[in-house]
Amino acid sequence: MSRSLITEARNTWCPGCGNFAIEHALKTVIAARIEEGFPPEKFVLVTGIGCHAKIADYLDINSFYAIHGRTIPVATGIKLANPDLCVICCAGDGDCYAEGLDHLIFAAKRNIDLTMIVHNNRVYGLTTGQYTPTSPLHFKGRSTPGGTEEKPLNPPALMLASGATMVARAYTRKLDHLQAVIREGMEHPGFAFIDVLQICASFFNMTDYYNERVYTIKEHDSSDFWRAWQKVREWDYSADAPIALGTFYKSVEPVFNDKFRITRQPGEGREQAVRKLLERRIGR
Ligand SMILES: Cc1ncc(C[n+]2csc(CCOP(=O)(O)OP(=O)(O)O)c2C)c(N)n1
Ligand code: SF4
Repeated sequence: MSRSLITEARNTWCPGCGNFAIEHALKTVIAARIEEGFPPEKFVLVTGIGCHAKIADYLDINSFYAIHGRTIPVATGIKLANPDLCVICCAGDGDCYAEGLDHLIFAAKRNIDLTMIVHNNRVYGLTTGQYTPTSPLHFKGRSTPGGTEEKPLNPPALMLASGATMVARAYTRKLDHLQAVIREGMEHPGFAFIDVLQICASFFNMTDYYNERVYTIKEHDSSDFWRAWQKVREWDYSADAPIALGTFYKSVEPVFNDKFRITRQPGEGREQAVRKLLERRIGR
């Protein structure tokens, strides 16, 4: 490999943070795809705001730091304008299941061709330990010292219900599997949603809990929506249960960005082609 894909920026993640594994997995998949001939300049990484987002500083590919919760609108714009790019979103669970939740649902509904990697440490890391939409019931954190009184969201179930065409879950300590799922997400034509369970070493260290419960699904028919629905509901992100890892659901359906693809006639300028597309959209 001719480039290291890691920048010289000083890494400020806490020792033991799950973000390291996601960075390593993403870097490995990108390196493999570059080796196979995918142009490095065609990767774009969009991150939100939070500890996870610093991955944009550390990975040496084109990247864009969006504002909190807004990875998807930025990534959507990039993909619509440049459909040949491989656009990856890295978001935090606070970032995209709280502030950015509506964008997540719309990306799934539209089936825009993005790879969505959620660094789900189930806590606000950067702002030092408040609860998020996936913190378990009775979670005690900085903003809820007496414990939460809300049940968590089940993001893969929400994504299935919203129309995502690939829904998967991985875990940072199952690195080979995490890499395989990220690669599958990049190759999937459509919205690939990957909920990655990671620990926050400083504010919510779930290592033992996950290690005891995770298992990888086998002989699962990922084209069967109802089977996927049952699988994602085995664990509700709160009560004790085995935690399935794998691709729960996958289907190939029309992709949102393809509907806006501009095909230029010989000699036609970009502006003219965009005008034609817009006129077609408004029915002229
Ligand atoms: C619009 C806006 N709202 C709130 C914040 C404050 N803020 C910064 S990071 C963050 C939470 C980050 O948590 P998460 O998305 O779970 O990412 P992590 O740090 O755990 O990777 C919040 C609330 C902000 N920067 N901008
Ligand atoms: S606060 Fe948590 S999420 Fe943030 S770098 Fe430290 S361990 Fe990682």
